[in-house]
Amino acid sequence: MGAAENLPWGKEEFEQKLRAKDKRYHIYHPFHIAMNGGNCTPEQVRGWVANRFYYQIMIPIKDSAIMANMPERDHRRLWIQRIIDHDGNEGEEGGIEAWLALADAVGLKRDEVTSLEHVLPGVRFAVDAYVNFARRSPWQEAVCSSLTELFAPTIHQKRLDTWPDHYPWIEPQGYAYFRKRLSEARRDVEHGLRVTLDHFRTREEQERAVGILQFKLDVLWTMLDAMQVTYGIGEQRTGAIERMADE
Ligand code: AHQ
Repeated sequence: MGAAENLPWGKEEFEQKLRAKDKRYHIYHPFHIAMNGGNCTPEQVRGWVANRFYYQIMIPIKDSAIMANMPERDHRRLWIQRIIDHDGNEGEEGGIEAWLALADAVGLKRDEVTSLEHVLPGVRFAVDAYVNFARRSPWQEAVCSSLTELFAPTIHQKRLDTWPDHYPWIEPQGYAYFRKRLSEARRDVEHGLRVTLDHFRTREEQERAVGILQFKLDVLWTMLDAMQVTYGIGEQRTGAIERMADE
């Protein structure tokens, strides 16, 4: 490696390298393109909501594991808000409850979502890989893996902009979760980016950070691969959601 190739990036360039990963974000996955383009059937939307519920309930577990590895109170004081955002607390129901409201709005029964009966093997394996990575890694690496949320406001806004016209059968109160994440994701990223830009110093460490972000992008991508294989896209329905409900 020449001298220039192993010099560390400055903070701006390091941040740009992380942001450049937006091209691999799951907004560009065929299933999301179809869903945001109005080309998914109700069964496919319901399959997505039921499977993403597993991701949603595992986020506070993941964040609790990171908290347990965080030695500094100042970081824990910020990170604990992510757990409350999902679990809620007195008077503020939180994201898991809001996701169940989305499930209700798309016509799923609460107990078929909370039972996890629709969660596909590929979705479960991808989510569990993320949680185990967060449990096992140095807390700064786990923080870095949450930076896919650099790109999250765009996808939440895209749903809010497109779904009501494409899917008039979805009850509007179901969209509260996406609205809630617009501000929460931005606040999360402010802390996560600061930790990441400060922690990864050498060029090798910075390249590792970019690789960690790619791992998490692969987690999100793989979840949609499993859903697309199972539910199809558009009218080429496999009927899997009904079949699984009959089992
Ligand atoms: O609703 C999402 C959420 O609460 C989180 C937490 C964060 C993390 O800690 O990894 N990532 C994340 C994401 C959420 N929604 C996804 C979506 O497409 O609706 C996006 C996802 C992310 O970009 O990581």
